[in-house]
Amino acid sequence: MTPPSFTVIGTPFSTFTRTITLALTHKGITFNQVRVVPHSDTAYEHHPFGFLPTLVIHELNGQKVDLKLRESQAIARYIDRVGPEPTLTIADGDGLTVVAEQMWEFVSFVGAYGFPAVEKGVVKPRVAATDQGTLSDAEIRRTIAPAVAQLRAFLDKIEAHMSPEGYVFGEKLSWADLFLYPLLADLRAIPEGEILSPRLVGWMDKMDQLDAVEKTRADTLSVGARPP
Ligand SMILES: N[C@@H](CCC(=O)N[C@@H](CS)C(=O)NCC(=O)O)C(=O)O
Repeated sequence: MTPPSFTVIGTPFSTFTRTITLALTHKGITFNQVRVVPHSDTAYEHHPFGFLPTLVIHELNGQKVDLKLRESQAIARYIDRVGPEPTLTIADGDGLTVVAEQMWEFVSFVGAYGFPAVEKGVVKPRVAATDQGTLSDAEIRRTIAPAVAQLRAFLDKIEAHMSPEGYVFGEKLSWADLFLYPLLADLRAIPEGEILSPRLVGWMDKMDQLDAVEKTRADTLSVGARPP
């Protein structure tokens, strides 16, 4: 059997890595995964700043290359080129958009503002405090209250850019959904998941039905796992 043409460098616990494995799985593109944490030796061997994920492209035009492609939005564009169907892009006018590039705008909102608000501000401190076991739930809530307020603001703003029903841009699943889902799946797994609005909860229920979501769930924080 021919080995997969791609290797994803990154633990399933990494939300950006899950976005990439979600897309590859959804498009039926086979890959190997090297489950390492950020700033590990392997992460630095593949990414100049030790971040996750990296996509290693083993072959290009019949030539063995082992090309390292970093940064999830660059990887997403490459995946769209090698596996255009099923599409993860949208058309002008889908959902609340006027031009299709607003999907990348949404993706950038999620990466630049959502990741810090969800993971750095709330999920990681909550999980670290819970695992440490020294603070009560009320004390943890007090400690992270300012970050939760910021997270609420992020969620309100992101929801205002979503179609009122269906996926982020209505009927079509897109990269916007695949970037947002891993973050909110982690959030839903901690007590602060209670701030998710009915629209976001309903959207997550819809996402949960995707085969790719089911197949990439193991070893994520959303099911209580810890890295790698
Ligand atoms: N701009 C990067 C961000 C990726 C990123 O933040 N990955 C996280 C793991 S989910 C990471 O490696 N974090 C290391 C750190 O924050 O130092 C991308 O889009 O790929």
